[in-house]
Amino acid sequence: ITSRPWWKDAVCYQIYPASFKDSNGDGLGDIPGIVSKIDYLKNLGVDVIWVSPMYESPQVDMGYDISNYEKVYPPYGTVKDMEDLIEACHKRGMKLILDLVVNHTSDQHPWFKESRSSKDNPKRDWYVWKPPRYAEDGTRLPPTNWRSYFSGPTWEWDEHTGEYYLHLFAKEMPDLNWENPETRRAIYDSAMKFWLDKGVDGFRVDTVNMYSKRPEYADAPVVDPLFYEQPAYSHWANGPRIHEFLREMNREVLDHYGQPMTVGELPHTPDPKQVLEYVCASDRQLSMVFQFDIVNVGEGREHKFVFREWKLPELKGVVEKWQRFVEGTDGWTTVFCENHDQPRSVSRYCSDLPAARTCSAKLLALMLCSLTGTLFLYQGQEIGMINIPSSWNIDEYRDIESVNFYKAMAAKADNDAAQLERLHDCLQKLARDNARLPMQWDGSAHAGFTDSEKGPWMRVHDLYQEINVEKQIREGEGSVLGFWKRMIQLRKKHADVLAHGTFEGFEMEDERTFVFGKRTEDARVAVVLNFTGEEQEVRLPEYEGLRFEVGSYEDAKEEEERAEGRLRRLRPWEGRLYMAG
Ligand code: TEU
Repeated sequence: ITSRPWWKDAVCYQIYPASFKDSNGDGLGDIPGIVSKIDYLKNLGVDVIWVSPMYESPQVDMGYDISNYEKVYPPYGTVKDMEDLIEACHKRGMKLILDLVVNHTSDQHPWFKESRSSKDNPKRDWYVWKPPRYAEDGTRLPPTNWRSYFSGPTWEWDEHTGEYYLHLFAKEMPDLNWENPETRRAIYDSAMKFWLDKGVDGFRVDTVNMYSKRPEYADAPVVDPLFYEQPAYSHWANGPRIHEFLREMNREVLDHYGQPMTVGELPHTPDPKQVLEYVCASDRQLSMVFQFDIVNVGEGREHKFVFREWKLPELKGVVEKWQRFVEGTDGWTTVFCENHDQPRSVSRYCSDLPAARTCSAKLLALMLCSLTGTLFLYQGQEIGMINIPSSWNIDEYRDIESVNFYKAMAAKADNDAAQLERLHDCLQKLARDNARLPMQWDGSAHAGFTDSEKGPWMRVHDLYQEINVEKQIREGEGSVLGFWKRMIQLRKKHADVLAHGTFEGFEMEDERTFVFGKRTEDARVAVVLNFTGEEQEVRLPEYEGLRFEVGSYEDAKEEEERAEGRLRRLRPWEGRLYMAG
């Protein structure tokens, strides 16, 4: 008998501290607010809580710019509050993982302040410094033409020492130099051991494939001639030493703490062979990763925010690709479609129109709870929260990535009104802001998120009186929340087939419906999903002895009693699940 690591069957729930629950009326979520909602999460069936960065930070990128790994951002609370949170989780048999952000720090981190102080400072080499280049006419140029994630160059000129430093994200987020063993040791001690010693159960590892940069520092090909800076991911994603670094991280740190769970964020890595290098159990690098195919659906190829039309077979294809990934390998996978960097799944993959949004949220719950891998939910997904209304002005968007994108593209378009409207529409569909609205707890002022008089740090969704936790608890099983709870229970009861079984897709080219099976030696599951707002006919897979188990429409059971043979008519955004064995 092979024992399964605990994290394979876990249901994980991501909390974005700023927007989860404010306990002290300052308009910003906080750690005591999280503690106050643990029983709500326990009741939903959550096993692991992942908290996005709560560390000391100037908040240029909502805490992903860390100025001290061993302190907590004061508006969120204290290290003592974190210890209480860890204890509150453990008391209930739940686990807690933190966000490990060690590709870069804040420019306010003492390490960087020292590094930039002089060329011969002992920490100079802890970050990536390069001399300038010069054009023929003598103009100073950055070392490469790379474009950063938040628009503009990846290089910032430092007048004081006459060199550029590298920043893949904001200029206030300099990249650490992983080539230096002393830097790596400091990262392990400060960002990892400090919290593992306090009892955290693992990490979500931010941008895990970017630590090792290609040593050539060569220019990227010009694909966007209107800008100097060009997309250059291949120069820093999955670089030559990355696997060596991750093995070392296990050897030096993780191995000494039992079996902490690690889930790495893995953008720009479509090739399953390459992904397997990170997650094959025998090599002990990461427990699992968030591969990005599912969240790249609808994103532009040259710039992610330039919305690209897509059809259902693309989504089905990426689901199938990562379901089949685990077959015949010792690798593991994750099941997710939301996080703090993504729009809301109801709006993105289905429809958030009034008549469709509840069905859509349940359809997605049915799909996700039936897939193999560790399941991750993002706060608000369990009640079917939706994207920012189109009526909101562009100045309601707060995220540095949205703001910079809009500025750069608007300038490029000469502020042409039609273009500006198009940019607004792209952000309404794809901006990270969509995930960052305050959690909708009830129908009272500010959705019960805060009792601050000046209101929350980011505007509450207009529809909070319709979509909120309290209302859905009252409505019970028929609500999105009730359905998620029921599906999580079903997933746990039949974990062998639902969380571990072999995936089989049917009619994968069909643009309206998604039919798939899950199998083990002795069980069969069939899932049929209607991804349109009209009735659709589907055919159940030819599995012996299938019986109806659960449906996203409350009267599905009665409908099933009238059904004959393998054909079923599904109503708009309806999903059903059948089992045999
Ligand atoms: O994101 C890294 C990343 O590659 C993207 O998914 C990110 O959303 C960015 O928008 C790229 O366009 C991680 C965090 O999840 C994100 O919130 C941080 O901003 C980023 O790292 C920097 O720490």
